[in-house]
Amino acid sequence: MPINGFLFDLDGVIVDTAVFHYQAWRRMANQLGFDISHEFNETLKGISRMDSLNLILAHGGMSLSDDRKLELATQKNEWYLELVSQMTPDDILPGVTGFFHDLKKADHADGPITCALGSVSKNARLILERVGMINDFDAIIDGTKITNSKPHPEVFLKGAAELGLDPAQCVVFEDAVAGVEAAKRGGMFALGIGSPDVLTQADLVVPSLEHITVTELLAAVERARGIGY
Ligand code: B16
Ligand code: MG
Repeated sequence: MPINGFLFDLDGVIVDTAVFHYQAWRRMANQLGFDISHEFNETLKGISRMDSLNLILAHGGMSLSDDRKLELATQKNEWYLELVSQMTPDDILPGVTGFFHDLKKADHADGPITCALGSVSKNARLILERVGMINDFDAIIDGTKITNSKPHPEVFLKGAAELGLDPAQCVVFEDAVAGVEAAKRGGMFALGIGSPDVLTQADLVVPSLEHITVTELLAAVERARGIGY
């Protein structure tokens, strides 16, 4: 089946706000009397706000009521949004603008390639507006449209469906272990952005979108399929 859809994760692929999430969650944890490390923060990538809070509280050995958890998640999000509000198009990750330019202008042998965002963040639209990329996607699936966090494939299955495509016609761009797993469970080709030592389930891994063109990616999918992936 030809590739006609690209499904992009947001955080860690288009922009990187992991450090903002870390600062805000750490501020909350410190107020509760414990700390979280940078390494621990890595395990929260691609995980929804409430699931992240539950993991952090378990890490700190705390159990709180649902009302208190909602209060904490709301406060964390306010701190996070203060940092997001300072974002500009300069925060788009290296290689992204060139890759999108390439994508829109290229005349692909197997027909046009449309693209969707597949993020579990409820702030995805706001972030895309801040960096000036809200109009670059044909569909936007974010945390307000899904009930299951990655590694559940829902976010990418909905992205493919909104593009009117079969999952096998799509490539997912992901920086997180949970996101790569979601792509594979959804039946898509997974392009990992990061390190092959971490993204072990990905079909192909590049350090950033600076390191691959649309043509190279489509050729890599064909090669991978040719050898039975
Ligand atoms: P929010 P992605 C994810 O975005 C982040 O990787 C993850 O760290 C965060 O907890 C999650 O969004 C929820 O974000 O609090 O803004 O709803 O990688 O799926 O684009
Ligand atoms: Mg991500």
